[in-house]
Amino acid sequence: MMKTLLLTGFEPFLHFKKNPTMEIIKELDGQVIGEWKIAGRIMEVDFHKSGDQVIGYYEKVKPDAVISLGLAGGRTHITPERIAINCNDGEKDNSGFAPAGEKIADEGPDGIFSTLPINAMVQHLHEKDYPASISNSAGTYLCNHVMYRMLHHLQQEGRNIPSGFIHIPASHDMAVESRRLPSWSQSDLTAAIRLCIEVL
Ligand code: PCA
Repeated sequence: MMKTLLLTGFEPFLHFKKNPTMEIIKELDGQVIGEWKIAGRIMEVDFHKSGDQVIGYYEKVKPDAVISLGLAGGRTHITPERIAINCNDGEKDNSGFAPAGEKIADEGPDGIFSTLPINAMVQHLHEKDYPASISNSAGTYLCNHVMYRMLHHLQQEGRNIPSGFIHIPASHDMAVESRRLPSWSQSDLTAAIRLCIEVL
């Protein structure tokens, strides 16, 4: 039976002029990968909106799994995240708001582990010669925020479906403007996320 995967990406943020997760969402939305039908959605980079956005998409799409994608400019590998922490911190978001270490959920747990098959994803990527490793920190910015909010919501609902976050490197066109940004081709980034979905 066909299952539905909610796959989210983000708009550009900080000094980045684009976000390669948007291209992945555009390309994979509506596609079928293995037994998964992809529902692709884009989120804002906004501490007051993004968490409600991902949960809103979840309520509408009623998916059987959730994978959120984010750009980690500077990383060289595809990095499934191990854990989200109960903390908002970092630079100004796209609305101009900068948090200062507040909790995401006052009564929430300090950390919530990804329920995606992160080891199998990394192994599958290695088999196809894509650099990949598990990341032990999704940071404290919007990516961690969205990962935490979605996992916490599922915990509260008592719904046991795979959910988590994957950070990706910048794309080549972004690196043209910067000498310090490791980059992948957009087609390799998209192919790597396909492989992650295959092992779901
Ligand atoms: N990356 C940021 C937020 C949006 C995105 O694509 C992050 O790593 O938190």
